[in-house]
Amino acid sequence: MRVFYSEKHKLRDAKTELHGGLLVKPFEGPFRAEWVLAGVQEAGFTDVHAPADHGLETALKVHDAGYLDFLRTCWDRWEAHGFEGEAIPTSFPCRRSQTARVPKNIDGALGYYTNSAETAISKGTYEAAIASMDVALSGADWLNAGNRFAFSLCRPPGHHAGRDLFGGYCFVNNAAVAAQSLLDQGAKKVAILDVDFHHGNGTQDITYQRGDIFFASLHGEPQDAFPYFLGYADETGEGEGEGLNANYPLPRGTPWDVWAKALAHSLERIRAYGAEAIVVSLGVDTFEKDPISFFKLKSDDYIRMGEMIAQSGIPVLTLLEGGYGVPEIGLNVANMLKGLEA
Ligand code: Q9C
Ligand code: ZN
Repeated sequence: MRVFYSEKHKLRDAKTELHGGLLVKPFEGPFRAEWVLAGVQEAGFTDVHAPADHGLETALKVHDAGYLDFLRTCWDRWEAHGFEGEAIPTSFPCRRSQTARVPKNIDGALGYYTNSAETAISKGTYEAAIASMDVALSGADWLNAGNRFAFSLCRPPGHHAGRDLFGGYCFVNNAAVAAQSLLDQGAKKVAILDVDFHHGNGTQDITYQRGDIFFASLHGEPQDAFPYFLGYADETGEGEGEGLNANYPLPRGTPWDVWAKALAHSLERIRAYGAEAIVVSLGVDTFEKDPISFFKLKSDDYIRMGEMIAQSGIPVLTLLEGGYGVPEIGLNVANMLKGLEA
């Protein structure tokens, strides 16, 4: 399996995350990519390649142009405004105060373009997010060239980024951009299978009305887990996407055997849909020791996860999403990749 990785992830190194009323060191930091790279290399996945530049053409098919421009210019505008800390949104278009207008003030624009306030935009965030997208797109190119598997070691992650929204440590939706690339290069139907602990609200936002992408997500039930406002089982898609959105909300303490039943069901739906490729949003924050999540998967379970996904017989592009706190995130990702190739 070819691995794609960019050193540019290090440009995303925020100092602050708003957590429990405090500004703490972010859970999502450069050390994560280092642990995952070490883990996959120790497991024998040593065919590591830097990504190619892809420009914004594919990104503009799933993201709003004004949003990408906001991401590109946010830090400079924030600094020019005279703010001293990192760019944390504080004011939002919520119920009965929605507007189609983007404020010209950067503090207002930040609130307009976000879905949650924990994620600070810092110097270099945009450059890292674009490099992460290029890592995903290079993985898609590898599948488009006729290969069965690729692993894109994306950082920052992407699945909470919507069409014109950042948040949940995400800026550009790497999975959606990669799926778009697979479609642009010949596939008629693709699936995104999101196995991160958190619901892929950004991916659902982008795919909800589309007939060419089936989206399935297994996650902590939104009553009890971030992102709270999407991820219920009755969200099934709209318009051309009607019936093509499958959410599997699962309760606190969910162990492998329960989780695996949901995975089997989602894979059955993906096969029935006729997907020609699967983009897996792989978060290993389902791990029992994850500091911000509540499932109980163990390291060996990731091998079985990979095996089950590979049994579909469909080519698989695996992208890194979440997984925090403990060095085992490297082993867990490597185990999933080993399972795919078993
Ligand atoms: N401050 C991903 O896994 N809530 N994002 C954090 C701790 C936001 C997770 C609670 C979690 C975002 C890609
Ligand atoms: Zn997550």
